Amino acid sequence: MSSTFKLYFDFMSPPSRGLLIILKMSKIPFEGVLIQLHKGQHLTEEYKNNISRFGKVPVLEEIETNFTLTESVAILRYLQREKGLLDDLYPANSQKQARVDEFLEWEHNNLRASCAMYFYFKSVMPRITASAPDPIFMNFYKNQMEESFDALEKLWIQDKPFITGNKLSAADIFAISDYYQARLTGYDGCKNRPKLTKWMKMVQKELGPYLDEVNQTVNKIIQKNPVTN
Ligand SMILES: N[C@@H](CCC(=O)N[C@@H](CS)C(=O)NCC(=O)O)C(=O)O
Repeated sequence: MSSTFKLYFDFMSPPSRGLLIILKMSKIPFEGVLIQLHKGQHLTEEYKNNISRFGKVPVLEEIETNFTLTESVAILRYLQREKGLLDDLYPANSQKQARVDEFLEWEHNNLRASCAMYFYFKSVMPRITASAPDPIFMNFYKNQMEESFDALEKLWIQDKPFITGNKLSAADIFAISDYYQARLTGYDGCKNRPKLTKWMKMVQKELGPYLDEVNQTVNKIIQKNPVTN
């Protein structure tokens, strides 16, 4: 069956990994287009003019209609409307859906932002500038990241198996993608957070081979980076 969609992605991008898992689990046919951020493939004029005016991944392209869409949460909602996602990943029920939305709004400004910025200042920036990480920025984002992991455990997960209740949803998939982004730096968000550890094991079990598949690059880096917190 030919693909209706293309997904422009990088394996080092948490929202890209989240959408790859969601598309694969939902059995929506798509063609993945790898855009290697470290090679600057997202910064070419061709990419900015034709795919993402922001020069970012992920981007969804619907081939037949020549429609391109940025922003992972908008992409998630579009896929649900157009194709329907697996089971409860983005529930049709209004209140259940609102619970997933509630988390995704929080996640973007808190867990995602802090893990991504900490990864950038700890691991990416030093390679670009060939100098040691800036301790002021690193500590600032590390504190934000720790507060976000605390909130994820105490205010979101609490004693539930998954973030929004008893069922796995897109909330868990985007959150675990952030966890791995922080883990790339040697920071393990589960350490000394027993409820988060329990949740992590549940999500890993539910996602099974889909998680391993999208995390191949990430896992190779993690293996070389022992936990330091
Ligand atoms: N809010 C956007 C974030 C997109 C984003 O920041 N993507 C990053 C990778 S995770 C990127 O492409 N960065 C390249 C750059 O900023 O140069 C989403 O959720 O899709």
